[in-house]
Amino acid sequence: MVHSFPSIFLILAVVVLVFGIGVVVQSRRYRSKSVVAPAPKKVEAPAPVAESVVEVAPVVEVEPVVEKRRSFKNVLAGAVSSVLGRSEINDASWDDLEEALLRADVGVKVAQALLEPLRARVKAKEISTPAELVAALQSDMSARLAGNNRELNFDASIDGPNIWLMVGVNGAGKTTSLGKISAQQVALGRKVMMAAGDTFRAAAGEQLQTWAERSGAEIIRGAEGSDPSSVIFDAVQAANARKFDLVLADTAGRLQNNTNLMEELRKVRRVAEKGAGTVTETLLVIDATTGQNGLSQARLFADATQVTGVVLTKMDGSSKGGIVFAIETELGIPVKLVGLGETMEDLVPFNPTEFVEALCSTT
Ligand SMILES: Nc1nc2c(ncn2[C@@H]2O[C@H](COP(=O)(O)OP(=O)(O)O)[C@@H](O)[C@H]2O)c(=O)[nH]1
Ligand SMILES: [Mg+2]
Repeated sequence: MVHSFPSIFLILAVVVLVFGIGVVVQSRRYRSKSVVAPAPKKVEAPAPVAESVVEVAPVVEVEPVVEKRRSFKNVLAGAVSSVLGRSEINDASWDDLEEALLRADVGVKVAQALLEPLRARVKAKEISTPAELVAALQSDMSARLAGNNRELNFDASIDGPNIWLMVGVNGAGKTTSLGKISAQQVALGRKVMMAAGDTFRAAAGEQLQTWAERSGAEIIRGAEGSDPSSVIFDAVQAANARKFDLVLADTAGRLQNNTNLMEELRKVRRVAEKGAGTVTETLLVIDATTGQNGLSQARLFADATQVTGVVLTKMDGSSKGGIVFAIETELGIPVKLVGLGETMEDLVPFNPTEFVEALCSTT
């Protein structure tokens, strides 16, 4: 009896411990559920959310993935090699360059705008060797992309959180890019609130929730089919109440009831700015593999939503990349970020010099 005392204590201690863990797990589950706001018909006061999940944001190391950057395709390599392989600049040189530029998705207008001045310079004997021609083309391509501000706009002086909206067609990579951006911003020490504004299907909210957990951000969700604007408004209110720095708002690329997407996005923006908080960045996400189609999409969104920057995704895939020139030249919108894969690290700032070198590289 005397000897069994310590073992009873031991058993008791184990029971208490197991019970304690159970309570913690349950409460965490409960708390993570508590962010899933019910279909927000009315605008909710920020107070109830203010007590919900505060999880310590893990510091995410976002190292630039140097070798991934090299995966920009050297789509002009063939043309460059054959131009350099000739002893002089002749008709075949021009054909090679033009064809390669078009194949790279640079677009007819930009291809002409690049080649015409070069023809004139060759005629004027300013350029006389194939090597000079290639060098001049490369430097003109870089010059076209130079001078654009590619920083993500974050204004620390505003009242309330900065709001960054992600827009673009379905499947472009909005949600994925938002998750990657979140990781980078959390790593910079910013407190990030995600707004699951794609309420078109429940899976979209779930996908974003995973990115929130992965990147150390919090998230406000609405029920499937609920009003995207209200969800985003709620997220801004919650972020403001809790002094968060940044709201990253996801949106749907399509809508129920054939509602006009562009109208909806305008509304999202208006409603997002109704309380404290300012939209400082509207990122249009474009799938680079859609080539020139991406450009017509970009035009539509740019007209409707005051796009401030482009995220060009899937540059790791079969993309040819030339769409960058069309977007920047024809729409005047800077490409700010480039997606090079599906993981959290696969989003890098767009570097025009590196990009042009890669396009033309023959190695
Ligand atoms: N290879 C590659 N896949 C990407 C990239 N960005 C997104 N994706 C994939 O594209 C698909 C659609 O992305 P998602 O973010 O759901 O698109 P959304 O509909 O615009 O939100 C997903 O399978 C992503 O993993 C990228 O940069 N590279
Ligand atoms: Mg999505």
